[in-house]
Amino acid sequence: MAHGGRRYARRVRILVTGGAGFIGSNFVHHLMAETGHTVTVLDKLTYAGNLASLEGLPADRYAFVKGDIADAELVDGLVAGHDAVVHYAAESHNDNSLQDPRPFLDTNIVGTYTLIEAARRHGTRFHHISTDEVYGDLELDDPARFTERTPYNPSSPYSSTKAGSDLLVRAWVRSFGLQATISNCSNNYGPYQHVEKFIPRQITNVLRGERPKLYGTGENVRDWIHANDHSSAVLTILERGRIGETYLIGADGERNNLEVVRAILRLTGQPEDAFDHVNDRPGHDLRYAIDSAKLRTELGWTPRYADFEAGLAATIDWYREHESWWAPAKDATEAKYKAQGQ
Ligand code: NAD
Ligand code: TDX
Repeated sequence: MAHGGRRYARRVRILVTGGAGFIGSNFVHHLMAETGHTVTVLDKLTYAGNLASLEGLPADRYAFVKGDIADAELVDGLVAGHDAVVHYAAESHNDNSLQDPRPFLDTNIVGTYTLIEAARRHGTRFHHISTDEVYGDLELDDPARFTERTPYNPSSPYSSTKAGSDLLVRAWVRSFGLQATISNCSNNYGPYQHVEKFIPRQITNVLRGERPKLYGTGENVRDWIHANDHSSAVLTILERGRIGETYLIGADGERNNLEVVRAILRLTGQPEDAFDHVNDRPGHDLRYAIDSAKLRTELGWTPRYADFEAGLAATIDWYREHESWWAPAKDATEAKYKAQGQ
């Protein structure tokens, strides 16, 4: 594989961990559409993994392996047979991490450690997917945004295990020469997102005749990016990112939760006040905001789904048309929230 300039001009073999999840499956579809690479997905198929998100992929370019990223023997064999690893697999939901942190340590910390050990043994290019939540939160009235130089200050078991995994990757670059890059992205939305997450939960509530549920006052701000834009950014970094560097990914999509709920209600023809306030999340981060200037100026990436309301409308249509994808998880998810007063 050539370093410098545009990498991966030839067809390479990419191992995508967590490829049956929301963003990982989006990236697999993106690779199929935009490159000639072959892809192996390694996924444990936890409650968050869904093979239906990977239907229709060409058998000559795609294979699926069910397994745990913390399984050192399995991981070693798979990493040895691939040119690059793009690591999405994680326990990803803050609310779950507040109920039961253990799987977050096992997957996000030990799983990442297992993968980078294999990647260093085999000299394999590694891209680590992370989140803006490692930086903690910003005040609502603070004009600042996160940059690659913002100090780490995570709030939840989820974000602290993601921060730990980022630091492991950085240390492996420095100490062992791991050929790695890291990206920290803001909140994603789009098709195939689990109904436990904010936007799909509210859309599917409305589609079922239930009211959206807003934590606390709804002032908390998230910086929304379409999952397709996240995928194009990751491919850009994989191809042209500098080894050892971190890139922040964001699309200038700051909205508070109240605005998002009102937009969903408006777009579904409901009164804008037809939602319920429920118990707030303990330790709830106030605001995330990403400055993605480094990625844009150094690597020339730009987001294509800049109109959040249009993206949200298309996402609502997708959930309306794909009830069979989300309905099996809906009742159990809502029962869990109800038990927490959420
Ligand atoms: P998700 O929960 O939808 O998917 C996670 C996937 O990982 C699932 O398919 C699951 O089966 C798999 N998985 C979990 N534990 C595993 C294990 N031990 N071994 C193998 N596979 C395992 O998550 P997502 O929202 O698609 O997030 C993917 C990645 O992107 C995560 O690393 C997350 O931290 C990061 N991220 C997410 C967002 C967001 O808004 N969702 C934003 C920034 C970064
Ligand atoms: O029912 C809800 N009502 C509500 O008001 C839910 C599920 C959430 N919320 C609020 C909490 C947050 O302020 O909406 C906001 C978004 O919540 P989540 O979808 O749980 O996302 P968040 O906690 O911001 O984390 C997400 O973005 C960063 C992903 O889940 C992480 O994996 C990613 O790292």
